[in-house]
Amino acid sequence: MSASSSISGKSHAADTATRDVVVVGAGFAGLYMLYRLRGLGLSVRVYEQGGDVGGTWYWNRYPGARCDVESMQYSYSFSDELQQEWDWSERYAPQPEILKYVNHVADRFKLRPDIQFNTRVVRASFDEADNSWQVTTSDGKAVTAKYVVLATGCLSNARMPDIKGLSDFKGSVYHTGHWPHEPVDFTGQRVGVIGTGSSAIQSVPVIAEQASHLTVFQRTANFSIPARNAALTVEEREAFRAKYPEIRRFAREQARNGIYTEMPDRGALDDGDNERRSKYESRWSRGGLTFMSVYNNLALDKAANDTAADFVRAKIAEIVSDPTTAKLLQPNNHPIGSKRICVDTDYYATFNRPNVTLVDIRSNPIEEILPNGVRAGGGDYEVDALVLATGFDAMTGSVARLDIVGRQGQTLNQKWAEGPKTYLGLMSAGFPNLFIITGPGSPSVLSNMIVSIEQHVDWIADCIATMRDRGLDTMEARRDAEDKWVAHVNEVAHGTLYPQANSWYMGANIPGKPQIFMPYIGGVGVYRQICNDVAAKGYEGFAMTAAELPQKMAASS
Ligand code: N01
Repeated sequence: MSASSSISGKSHAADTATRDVVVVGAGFAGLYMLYRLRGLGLSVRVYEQGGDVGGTWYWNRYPGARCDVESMQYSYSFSDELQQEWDWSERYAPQPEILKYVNHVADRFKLRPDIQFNTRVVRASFDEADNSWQVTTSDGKAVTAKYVVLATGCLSNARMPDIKGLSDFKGSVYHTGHWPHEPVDFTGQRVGVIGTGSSAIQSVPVIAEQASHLTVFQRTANFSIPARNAALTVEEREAFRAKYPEIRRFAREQARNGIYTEMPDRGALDDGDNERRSKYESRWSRGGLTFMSVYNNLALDKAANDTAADFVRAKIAEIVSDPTTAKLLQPNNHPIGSKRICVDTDYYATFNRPNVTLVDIRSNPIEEILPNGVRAGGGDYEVDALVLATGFDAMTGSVARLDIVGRQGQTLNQKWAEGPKTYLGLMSAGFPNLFIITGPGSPSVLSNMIVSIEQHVDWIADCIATMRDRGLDTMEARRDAEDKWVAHVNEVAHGTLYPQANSWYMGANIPGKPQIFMPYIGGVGVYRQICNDVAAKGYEGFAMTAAELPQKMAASS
């Protein structure tokens, strides 16, 4: 990297407190952002609060943790050598393997020297006189940067539930999103799991095999589709690799959710009962998230959605032997897919084990945690260990932890008090040169995250390069463009069934959080085109200012 191509025009010794760009977070997004910015010859500092790379995969080490997007697709596409050389072992990679992959990427592209681990960004404040960001970190140091990129992740702020007595519990307490690095062995223990989202659905079958008894406390039953996980054969990997150009193109440009699969051309009610059942059966046997793309209107039409929900409810009744338990496990208060659909290995069948009990805490809410158990609905359930699978302050939580101060002293938290406001999920008006990767208002969590991360990183890197080439100093979302985009995100969401669920997409899992559908549901292909068009029209909807001191601008590299 040559210092001469930097934006500040200053050379950057290792200990300098000035960088062109500060990136917050060294997960999939932060690493690729660093790679791209370094490729532009910019000086970059990445701060990561964890002790190593990986982001969500660094923290989420709970038993059974694995990705619900197939590993051949949940991987970077920016380097063909990388995707050709890395051998995924299973259809759905387990967390340790994903972490190994992220570490491999960090080493292969020599990214570590620009990352400072065990360091949190505490505050970022925009200096209007200098058009730069002053960033303060948890080690008490400060750094000045022209740009800040938040690569803080959508699901990285584990949420501890506020349950009476929790701090007095005498046994061990674990949160799935903040799992210890040392192995946890539940052998011979009575374990309680609170929550039945994706994390619980993955961990419950594994914990049940170890624990002497497992009690699952369920407030809301969830729809889950079998993963049908299996080892990947050499032939399967090779077939996939041979088709990578088409698979990646399709995932980026055509798929709604960034996953390569058949596009549905019919609605669920266009088929008769037998035909429809046979299609659902075939997707159930195939396993995985593509169950929801068998028809094109499952997210739009309640009657269509009911046919898929009824199919899964019938499967649950078939799998679970005890009718009362089966009934409790059948979701009935939200359309299928309106909460993130889960992908499991033997979740429902686990409730046939003699050492597993399901407790309905919707009818019998948890009253308190006792020193040796859980009191719910007047009954006491003794446990030695508690697993909180209670989720995240999603999408905005990790941004809200930073004290971000924009123009005229306004904080991002103040601006987002009634819900996040962004233009394209990339920038927020009043916060110049501050980019968010997969921010609220972009497809993000409704998509294969890696596809959305790569799209945002490329867009941001291209934008910063363009600004440098044109001698521009600041870029900022315009309020009218932002208002229009927020209205559009809302309008599209409300044309679907998604807002009918009390989901973390809506912020409904956090008491007091404004309930607004946060991700953009228009589809990754459509969204990419919008972003490309905006850039092609000279970054339409963004205000850009020229540098007052043109000599500060370096020549393009
Ligand atoms: O969290 P969740 P998660 N008392 O919010 C319950 C991704 N992910 O960690 O629904 C009692 O979905 C809560 O009940 P309710 C994926 O996108 C991906 O499981 O609010 N219960 C719910 O049952 C996923 O969607 C993978 O009524 C309480 C559960 O806890 C997202 O992360 C794997 C409670 C929380 O479910 C979040 O999943 C895992 C309380 N006070 C996760 N508070 C992959 O495969 C909450 N609950 C990539």
